[in-house]
Amino acid sequence: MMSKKIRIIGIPMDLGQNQRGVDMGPSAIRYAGLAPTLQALGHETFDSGDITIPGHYSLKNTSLEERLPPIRQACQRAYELGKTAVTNGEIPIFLGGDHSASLGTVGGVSHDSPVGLIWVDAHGDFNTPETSASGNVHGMPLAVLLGKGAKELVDVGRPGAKMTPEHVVVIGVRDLDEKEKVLLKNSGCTVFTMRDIDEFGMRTILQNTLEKFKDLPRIHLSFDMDVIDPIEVPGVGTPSHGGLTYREAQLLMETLADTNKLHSVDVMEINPILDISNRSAQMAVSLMASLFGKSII
Ligand code: 4U7
Ligand code: MN
Ligand code: MN
Ligand code: MN
Repeated sequence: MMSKKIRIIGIPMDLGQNQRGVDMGPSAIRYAGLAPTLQALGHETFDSGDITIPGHYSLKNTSLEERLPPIRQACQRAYELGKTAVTNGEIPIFLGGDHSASLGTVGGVSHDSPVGLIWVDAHGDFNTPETSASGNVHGMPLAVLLGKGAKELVDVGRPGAKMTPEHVVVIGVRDLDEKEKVLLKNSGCTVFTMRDIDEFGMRTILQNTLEKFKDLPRIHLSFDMDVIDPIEVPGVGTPSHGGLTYREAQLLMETLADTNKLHSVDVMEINPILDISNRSAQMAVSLMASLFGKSII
């Protein structure tokens, strides 16, 4: 297996939602052994540390309008770090933090050439400020990447939409808000729900995804840990029952590793405060091992 240069970038964002603790996700994943695990597979790792983000303790009881500027700034920084990493031939692993950061990461890694985006999530993350009941930005980043929503977020990195719907596949969704459902359905993105996974199996879903991306040499995986069932991954802020099994998530990673197209990855939404003995971060590390080429035999 080819040795890769892997750039680890922590984004301790917690402003996209209302629970404390998700800002500790990057620490928890590092503590669970991300870098040594990747090194043991023969890769080189470089750690940029964490982006500086004002935490909830300093922005208590603030509105969406008040949170947009610091979120925008952090996403801009994530964009730049992603752009630099891929320019230097590195594969960035972005550690969340809440999922709002991905509106920056995906733009940065696709700054010079399109990527196929695989959004693996219990949720659609397709709300806009108009449709969102919670007002939480972590429920909006996929819509933002397609050019819908708050202009200051849509224009992070470079003006306008960063993705076209033909290049987006959503996998594992089971929890959509009513208006979000309409937006996502009409978006043109390919959506494989939990029902699709139940009916056709993860293997078929992945074959269809890769067939769709056959002309795209680069894939970005945006992996929201809440896609896995909370029985197995309890340390997430917005748990949703009826999720992927650990094995289904592993098959996704192993299948992507085989393509050799992985360009960049987000590991998002781990909340160690809600976890049991750092189990969710450990799962994230073992999933990354498979994504970066670990095979069972
Ligand atoms: B995540 C939600 F209302 N849809 O918009 C919202 F159910 O990044 C949840 O996928 C969003 O974890 C979940 O607040 C965002 C809610
Ligand atoms: Mn998400
Ligand atoms: Mn989610
Ligand atoms: Mn969440």
